[in-house]
Amino acid sequence: MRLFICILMYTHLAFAQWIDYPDEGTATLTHYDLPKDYIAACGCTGDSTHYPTAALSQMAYGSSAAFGPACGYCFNLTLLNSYTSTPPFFPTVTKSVVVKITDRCPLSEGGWCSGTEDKPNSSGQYLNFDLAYPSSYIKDGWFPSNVSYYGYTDFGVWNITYKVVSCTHWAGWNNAAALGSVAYLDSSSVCCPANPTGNSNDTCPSYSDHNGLAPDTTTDDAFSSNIPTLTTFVLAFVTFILFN
Ligand SMILES: *[C@@H]1O[C@H](CO)[C@@H](O)[C@H](O)[C@H]1NC(C)=O
Ligand SMILES: *[C@@H]1O[C@H](CO)[C@@H](O)[C@H](O)[C@H]1NC(C)=O
Ligand SMILES: *[C@@H]1O[C@H](CO)[C@@H](O)[C@H](O)[C@H]1NC(C)=O
Ligand SMILES: *[C@@H]1O[C@H](CO)[C@@H](O)[C@H](O)[C@H]1NC(C)=O
Ligand SMILES: CC(=O)N[C@H]1CO[C@H](CO)[C@@H](O)[C@@H]1O
Repeated sequence: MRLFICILMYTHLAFAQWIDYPDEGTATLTHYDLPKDYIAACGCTGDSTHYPTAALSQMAYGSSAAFGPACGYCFNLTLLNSYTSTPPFFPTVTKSVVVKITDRCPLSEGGWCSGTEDKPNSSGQYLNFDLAYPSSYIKDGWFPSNVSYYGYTDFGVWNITYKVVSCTHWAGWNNAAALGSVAYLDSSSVCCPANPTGNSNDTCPSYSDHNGLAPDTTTDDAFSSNIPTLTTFVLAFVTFILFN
């Protein structure tokens, strides 16, 4: 029993480093394919995909599996400039979109969603939003581009500003079917508040913290991702020897 408690304790110390981000700031924006009506990590209804949704980088999302505290939050995202192109492209039009967070962008060794509390991504940003695009609501061609100059239209990564906004500004707000979590799944594995405010009565807890799960680093190379696990067990074992 004592060994079990020690393992939990060290796992907690090693991993519960979620990013406590400010309500507005800069971030990067990427995009990904999310099939229409797909039920993503938060367990929001399939109809949520008919409106703008995004995945948030794992350490800001606040969980390594299922739902996290970011689920359901709405953010106004505004494009600043393309990130990876040379030179950067500064659009002449201001493009913004209010997204609802319905998914987790997994933590990995590299990648845009690799920002942790102590280490930003190489772009210098701690947060990355991964926009479901194209989608029913955001058609192909939404991102500004300059094909005659760059020779391609998809810049892939953008510097953006983000701001937490009330979900009453989200395009799906007036469609009850797009709000909340799916009813037919076990309610302990889904959480998608219509308009979270940060109060515990309307905001998701961290599924990982609740279930003692470490961040899923399975996309890391096997060696480095095993180090924390091994350290956890060695420390727990030493504690077990010392205190028995
Ligand atoms: C989102 O940001 C843009 C650009 O600053 C602004 O024009 C728009 O009103 C904002 N939308 C909301 C809902 O805050
Ligand atoms: C992205 O935005 C940040 C913050 O505004 C800025 O410091 C950085 O230079 C920008 N990077 C690029 C490649 O535009
Ligand atoms: C595309 O780039 C060229 C060269 O910099 C510029 O002359 C033109 O105005 C740009 N067009 C758009 C739509 O930004
Ligand atoms: C949640 O708690 C806050 C603060 O105690 C309260 O103002 C709010 O009405 C509550 N919301 C719900 C949906 O119960
Ligand atoms: C520090 C870090 O994780 N940087 C990563 C940021 O994202 C780029 C693009 O995927 C990676 O190449 C970097 O390794």
